[in-house]
Amino acid sequence: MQRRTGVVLALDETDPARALAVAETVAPYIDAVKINWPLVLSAGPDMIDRLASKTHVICDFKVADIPNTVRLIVEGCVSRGASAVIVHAFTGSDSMKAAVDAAAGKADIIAVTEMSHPGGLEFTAKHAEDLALVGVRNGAKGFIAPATRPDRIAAVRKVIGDLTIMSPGVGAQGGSARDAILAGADYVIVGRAIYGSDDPAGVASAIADSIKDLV
Ligand code: NUP
Repeated sequence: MQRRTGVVLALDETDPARALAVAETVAPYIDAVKINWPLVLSAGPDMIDRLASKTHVICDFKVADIPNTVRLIVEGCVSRGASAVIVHAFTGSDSMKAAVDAAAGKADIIAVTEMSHPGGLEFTAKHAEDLALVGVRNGAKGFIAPATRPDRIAAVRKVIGDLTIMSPGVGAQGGSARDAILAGADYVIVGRAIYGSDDPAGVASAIADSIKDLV
């Protein structure tokens, strides 16, 4: 995946036709589409293949399981054309390694560190640096860190060196794209602010514009 705008669309729109229309209209302003359970459950897993025929797709299934199950899920994503899969790190090194091995160089594994919502402070925040290390030591190429707490993006950056950080929490959760990138994120992940708007292309374009001198 090559960074062009630094914006990833979180496509949690559950109307499949509208999801495809939004993905198409914002295409000039984004580098990838992130798909999560809401759209897969409403449209079926073929939606991954459909989107992957047009853009990079990140499967945000926050995989958290034993190594064998992790392997099966990651293989399923890769076979449908995913460019990356998001997995939890709290399951430990063997599960993280299983994800990286299953992706077999065909897709990147992205490890969750501190989550962006308020509940992320209860457990993930206290362990974010250790969770990042699980990813670094086992071959993850990307890390999720919260745009809602830019100082925590900077903390994760210290652990992972020049690997990639993607930051959700921009817009609906209160974070700013510019602050996230300034704190060390490579990409911002934006969902409702774009797909929930009457003018998804206008919003995506404005967000891309707000960080274009930084990416
Ligand atoms: O810590 C995280 N926070 C978060 O919001 C990790 C995530 N993967 N996400 C996802 O990013 C979340 O599931 C949703 O798909 C997207 C943010 O959407 P929005 O708040 O911009 O609508």
